[in-house]
Amino acid sequence: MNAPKYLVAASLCFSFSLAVAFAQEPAAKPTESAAKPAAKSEPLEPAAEPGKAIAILHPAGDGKVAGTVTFVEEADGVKVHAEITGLTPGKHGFHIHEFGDCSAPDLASAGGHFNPTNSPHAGPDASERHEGDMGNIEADVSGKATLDYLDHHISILSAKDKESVLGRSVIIHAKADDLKTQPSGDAGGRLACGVIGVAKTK
Ligand SMILES: [Cu+2]
Ligand SMILES: [Zn+2]
Repeated sequence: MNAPKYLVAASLCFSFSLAVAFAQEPAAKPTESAAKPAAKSEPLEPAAEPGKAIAILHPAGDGKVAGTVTFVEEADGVKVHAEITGLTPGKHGFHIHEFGDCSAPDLASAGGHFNPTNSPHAGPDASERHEGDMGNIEADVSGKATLDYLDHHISILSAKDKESVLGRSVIIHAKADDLKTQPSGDAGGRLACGVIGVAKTK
């Protein structure tokens, strides 16, 4: 009769000491969680910097403006190459807009000019400008436009960088960008849109 009572007392005592041990465990946590942020950011790190990006432009609604824009990282800037067809002859505003969303029929879903530095609208050569201000692209009589220039504001580095254009969009406008009217150069409606993505490098 006494033996079972003793066992109960002993096991109660044992579980109490276990409970004490568990209660003390949280004290060990802070050092563990302090090491966490570094480990957590590792999977987000890109394997390599992109180096090259591409946007395939599709017409708004039943329009026919389309083309391709490539961005290549060079030592002294980003080389922009554009080939667009289906335009009316003359100059057309050519920008990077904030969102990579070409879903709205009027392309309003792409938002305003990409402007991570909160600067005024200007031309591509201005020292202060929207990062998306690539100026104009000029179509010939056949409606074809090509453009090659070196841009000193655009970044195509990791999308973690808030100034990266990856995941944004390229928009071609109906009218010329006057390079000064705020906030978008009075370039009129939006004719074509393409999302900027990472391209394969050789
Ligand atoms: Cu625009
Ligand atoms: Zn602008």
